[in-house]
Amino acid sequence: MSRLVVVSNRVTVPKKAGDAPAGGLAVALQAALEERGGIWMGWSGNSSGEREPEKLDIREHGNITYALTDLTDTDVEEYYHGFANRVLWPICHYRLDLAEYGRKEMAGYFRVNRFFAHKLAPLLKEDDIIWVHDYHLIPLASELRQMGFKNKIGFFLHIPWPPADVLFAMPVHEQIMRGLSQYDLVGFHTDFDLDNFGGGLVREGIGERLEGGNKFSTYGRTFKGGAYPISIETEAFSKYAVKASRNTMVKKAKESIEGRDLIIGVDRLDYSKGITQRIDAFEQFVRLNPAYQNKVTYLQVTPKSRSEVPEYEQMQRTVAEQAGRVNGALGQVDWTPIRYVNRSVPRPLLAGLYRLAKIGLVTPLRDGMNLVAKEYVAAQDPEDPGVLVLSRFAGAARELTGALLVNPYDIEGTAHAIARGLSMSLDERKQRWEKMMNHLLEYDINRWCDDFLKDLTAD
Ligand code: GDG
Repeated sequence: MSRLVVVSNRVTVPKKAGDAPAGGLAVALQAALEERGGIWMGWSGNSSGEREPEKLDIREHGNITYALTDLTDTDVEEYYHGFANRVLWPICHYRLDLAEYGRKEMAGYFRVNRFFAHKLAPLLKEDDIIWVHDYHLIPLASELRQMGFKNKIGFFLHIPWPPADVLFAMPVHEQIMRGLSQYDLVGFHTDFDLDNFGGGLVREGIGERLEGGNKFSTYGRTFKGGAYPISIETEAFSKYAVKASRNTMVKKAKESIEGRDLIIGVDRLDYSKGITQRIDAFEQFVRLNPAYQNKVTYLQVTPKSRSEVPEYEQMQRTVAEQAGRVNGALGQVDWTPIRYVNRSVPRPLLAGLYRLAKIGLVTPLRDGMNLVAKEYVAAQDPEDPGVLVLSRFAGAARELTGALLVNPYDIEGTAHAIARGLSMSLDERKQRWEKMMNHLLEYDINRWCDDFLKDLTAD
């Protein structure tokens, strides 16, 4: 079996014993790396000064070598905050209005990808399988190919891929598509994304879709494409949630809602997640269903994210103000309708809260997959499961068909779905939940990882 080399913007180095477990993706990649032996390379998260570091920080853990590099402050500004998070992220989430394209940032993006390739090159062996993750590193294969590497290289995109008309608004879309063409397999979460990618190549007149749709030909190369819906460690997370419900913090949270129905939303603070529309929908729900006054608590857990990017900083203020306004308008002396937690909560508390909540409210305006939706389902009590209210624009909506699907732009529609979820019979809840849970037990994160690597290594 060939060695596996994973490259991603950030690297998850295993924590010390006793620390909270890493997320499902890190666990799955670590398992695949451990099995085959391998390297995980990426940015350390640190930056300083002007000069790119000469040496990688190498850490050995069992069969896995973690190779971390620092970046310069300018790299982080241009490559990470600039191009990745202010151009590719909004474009891939259909937000042309928020894309701030600049040539300096674009040049920084390609420069850092070249830097990554040069750092990685000395570590590579001829038959290594290389798996590159996410939008930060699209040009990496191209850089490695230019250096003469002929290895199998796969790419997985964790965010959506937009339709041609949206993509083409990005001035360097052609270089980005050319970058993807240098991989042997390009993976997306859903067929929609895959179709958008193929459609873009055909519309631009630079490529073709072959053999029933899973092969592409462009820029003189033929390569595979596929849909690989990412998942979670379903069984482990489910057990974890049972254990978590005995946790003191979870018990305290339960006492504090005083028998009210809990509705939960969990999202990084990001405009793609539809948080403001969701708060509007909750407000509508209470206004349309006065019987629920003082009978529900909506908990929104929203860790800060990318605060250096102006759109995120602005959103931080908007959401805080909105939650305050709704609480002021609807609240009573003994009832705070919305509890807004603007920081990360420990994983055991999160798992216990999912299990406690009657409704999981997951309403992104656009999302590659959305793992919160899957975690919410896995955390439920089979004897009394809650209801998932899920945006049709999350990749997860293609699989979690037992959810109440909503259009997050339709505020009243989402408000009605909340009401429907809260009054749903136990039979219907069980039926919907079982369908989703069975699916997640079959398509868990290991299956995702195996499917991708099988297709990448097959001829
Ligand atoms: C990108 C794509 C795709 C959140 N708050 C807390 C916390 N979390 C954890 C959740 C979940 C993860 O963060 C978020 O994952 P999502 O999938 O929901 O969203 P993104 O961060 O946007 O991820 C997405 C994903 O990549 C994987 O491919 O699904 O579409 O956008 O695991 O539980 N964890 C803790 N405290 C929090 O407060 N401990």
